[in-house]
Amino acid sequence: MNRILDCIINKNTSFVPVWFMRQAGRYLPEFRKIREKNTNFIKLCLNPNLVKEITLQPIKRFDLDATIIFSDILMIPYALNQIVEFKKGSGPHLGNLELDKIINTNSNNFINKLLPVYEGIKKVKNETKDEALIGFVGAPWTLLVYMINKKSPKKDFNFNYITKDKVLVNELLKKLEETICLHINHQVKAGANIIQIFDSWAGLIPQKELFNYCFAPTSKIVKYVKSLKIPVICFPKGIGKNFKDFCSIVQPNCVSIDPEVDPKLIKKETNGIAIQGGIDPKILLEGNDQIKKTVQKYLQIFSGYPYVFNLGHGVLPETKPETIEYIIQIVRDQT
Ligand code: 1CP
Repeated sequence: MNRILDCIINKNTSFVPVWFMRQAGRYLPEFRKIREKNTNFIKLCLNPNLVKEITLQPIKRFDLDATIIFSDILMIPYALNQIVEFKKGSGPHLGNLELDKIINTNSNNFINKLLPVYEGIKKVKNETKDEALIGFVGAPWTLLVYMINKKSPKKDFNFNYITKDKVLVNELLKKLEETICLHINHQVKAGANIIQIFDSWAGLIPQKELFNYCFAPTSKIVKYVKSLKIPVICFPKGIGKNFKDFCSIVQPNCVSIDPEVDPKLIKKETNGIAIQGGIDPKILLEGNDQIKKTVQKYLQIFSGYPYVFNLGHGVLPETKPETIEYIIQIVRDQT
């Protein structure tokens, strides 16, 4: 059994496994080299040989406990026939949302568009054997936000605007729940042995709507993953003091925390559910002393608790690859 499964399923605390969100990506010069030649990001995610190569880049460099498949949460809107483009510097841009077209995308059409993703996972699986291989999806809410807002909600977001057309929202959530499960199923068949659900924009939901837009739709996905006998990690980013309710209602095998979460407090609130992450990725841009102090703080707080070392969000493009190596060494030395 690999170390992550041993930690989050068996609650073995004798070892702290380590991996990083966005461990493949723009901070690695070898990724940037491939990216420069492949300007269409969706096409890159649909090239099984390059998916394999990029996925394995951090594995070749560092002593990591998990491989995460190189792909994107927006492959689902793409497979539902909404245009998805990535423009340099301004993130994703989605085309007009045509509900009929989306609802009428049948499972075969949907899966056919994503076959190269599964082909890429199979190629990675051949190289990684029984090690942790993480497949992932966006949570229904986060995908809904991108599909209706048509761009990142980072700068420009209005909850009432996004949710004003209740028929659209309900139809879309239903279709997303169904296709997210399909996408998970095919990732697992191809070799993924852990699933992470990214709800990157859960923090935009008002408290009184959290159940409807985050807890309830995510619970359905978590139940589905568990029915496949595959462990599931949830990352409901930005929900602050609501992590406790999230854990008791959604019941993932592991919850990934963001930098706003007080690590000492959360440990008392998760009722034994494994915890992952927490450290602000910006810390990695500071000097080694500051980095070491922070890493040791998290390790100390979670000592004796099932904890997977990771950051509170993805590795920033400005991060030096040596910093990742430095952190892994600290984690290895302490445990
Ligand atoms: O070169 C480039 O510009 C591409 C940058 C890039 C990369 C490397 C994007 C565009 N996606 C990815 C890969 C990716 N996306 C992975 C790879 C596996 C890994 O190593 O971790 C994963 C897990 C994702 C998931 C993802 N995509 C999320 C959830 C995690 C998070 O960061 O919150 C989100 C929100 C996206 C959308 C997306 N795709 C890309 C960007 C720049 C964004 C975010 C845009 C925004 O700020 O709204």
